[in-house]
Amino acid sequence: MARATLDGNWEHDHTVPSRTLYPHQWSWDSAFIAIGWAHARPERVWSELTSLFDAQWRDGRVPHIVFNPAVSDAAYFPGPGFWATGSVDAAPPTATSGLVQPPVHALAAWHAYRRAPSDQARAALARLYPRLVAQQHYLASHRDVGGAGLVSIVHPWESGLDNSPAWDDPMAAVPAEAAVLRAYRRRDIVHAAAAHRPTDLDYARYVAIVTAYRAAGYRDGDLAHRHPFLVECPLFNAALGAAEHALAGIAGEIGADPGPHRERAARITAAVVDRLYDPTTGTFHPRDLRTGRLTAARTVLGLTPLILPDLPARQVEAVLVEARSARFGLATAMPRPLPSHDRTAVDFEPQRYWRGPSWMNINWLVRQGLLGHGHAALAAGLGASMVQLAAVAGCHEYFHPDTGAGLGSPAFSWTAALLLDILAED
Ligand code: 2M8
Repeated sequence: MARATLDGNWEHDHTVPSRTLYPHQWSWDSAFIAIGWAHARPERVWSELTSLFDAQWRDGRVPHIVFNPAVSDAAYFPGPGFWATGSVDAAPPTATSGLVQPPVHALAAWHAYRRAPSDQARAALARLYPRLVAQQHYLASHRDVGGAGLVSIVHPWESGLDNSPAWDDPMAAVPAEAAVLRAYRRRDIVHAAAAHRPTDLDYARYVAIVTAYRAAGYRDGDLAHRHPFLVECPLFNAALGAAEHALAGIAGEIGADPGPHRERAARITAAVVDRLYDPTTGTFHPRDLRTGRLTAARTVLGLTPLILPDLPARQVEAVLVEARSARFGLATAMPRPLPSHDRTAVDFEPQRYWRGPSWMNINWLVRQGLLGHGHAALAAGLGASMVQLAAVAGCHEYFHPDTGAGLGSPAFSWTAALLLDILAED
């Protein structure tokens, strides 16, 4: 089922997340998907990642969507006409968005390479390496708005957990009215139930934030003074640090110097702990640069710094307590994978996109973190619950965290890809 899902979503040189809801190439989806291809068709690992990085901007940013010119502008909102990157100097000739997504690509490339090593794969990895380095450089230089060595995301879409309660406070400060949407037509609610997706007011704010960034030519200078949404996200920054660890591994494999990557990784981990860990809650939270405060919601984002191999023992232990609590239910035998939000919170919504449902990619990342920190039994419990979920419901985009029912798009690529990875380990 997983292989058939990936094959069905393959499109010449990349894989669409879903034929219906997401008919283009998405950045972090391609990273997770590449991991699946390592088990099904290893040559596609490198096509998947290379096609994405072919759309890398001159400033190093890897766009969160690469539009397929053969698909009509109306198939997805906001489509290429809305982003209008054609007149932006740093943008490539291909139509893309102007935002980024969590930099999980080095991690994925290194993981996929070790799953299916070959001479051709090493050559492809060597060609990708400078592009992965440029991606890190863009984030570390253009996006360190807070000046503390962490990246600020400029839109909830950059987090990948678009509609998470983690963004409710910073989003509430973005001026917008649902009426803005009269000028546009949402396509997501044609393919998925409106009750499982963001609201019109959320979308109006999403549009308002992109409009502000687009008006500035997607330039990052002076963001602190003009941009309506600036947040340091624990997952995004943990991915940034994990990428440096992966780049150190890649550098060693291809004859480059791992030293600078190890140094940067250590600095990022220290900044993640210093800026985003709250000793009173014992978990990580996003920091809203507009208020200077950590946001209060305890979402699954708080667990994701576990992917940092050098996360100090104190934070590893605290995050494990949080993960094993009734909020998330991690256990060596667990009926369902981790939800995306605290199950005990009043705003927990088991069916709405990123506000409660379980997602395979976040569970895969946390499982990798558990393995990396030596918690094999918990990783096995989590992995078994993930396999069981997909075996019963199929390769859905997300899942009801209690019943396990499939939600969002069926035949979703990263669910299939990461399922293959876990099954291969078993
Ligand atoms: C979702 O995001 C897109 C916008 O990027 C959307 O809602 O239209 C998110 O789940 C995101 O993490 C994911 O990369 C994308 C494609 O699967 O869909």
